Amino acid sequence: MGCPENAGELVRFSVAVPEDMLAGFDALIARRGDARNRSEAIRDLMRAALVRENLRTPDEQVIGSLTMIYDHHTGDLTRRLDEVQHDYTDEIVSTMHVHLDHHNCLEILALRGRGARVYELADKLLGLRGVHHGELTCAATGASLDLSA
Ligand code: NI
Repeated sequence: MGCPENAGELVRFSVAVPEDMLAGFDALIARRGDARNRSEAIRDLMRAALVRENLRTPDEQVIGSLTMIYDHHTGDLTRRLDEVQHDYTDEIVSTMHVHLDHHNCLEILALRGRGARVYELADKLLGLRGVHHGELTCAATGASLDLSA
């Protein structure tokens, strides 16, 4: 264990998920119908997350949108969401908040700035307990767009 030649060795770990989430995930795997098992499907998700992470461009100017769905009744979540956002006023261009139903809110943030700051903001917001769904979609602007103004 731990030797370089064992780097690709498979490791077992257990994960706790809600029963209906697991049922839904199994149904998704079954629909894809390629006899893949649960482990392989989860490996695919982990691989995709790692690839996304590698695409991060901390030193480039990026533009992006962050979408979150959360239950505003969760603890002091709305206060914490607010507090984080007030530390990133240079990066948050605009926000839209939609009250979906009695519990859930949809919030969309338009972002621009240095990658490091934009990704850091997304990590902080999406890491808050009570944020059910969140996704950052980002594009590097490169030199083709001047966002310095
Ligand atoms: Ni709301």
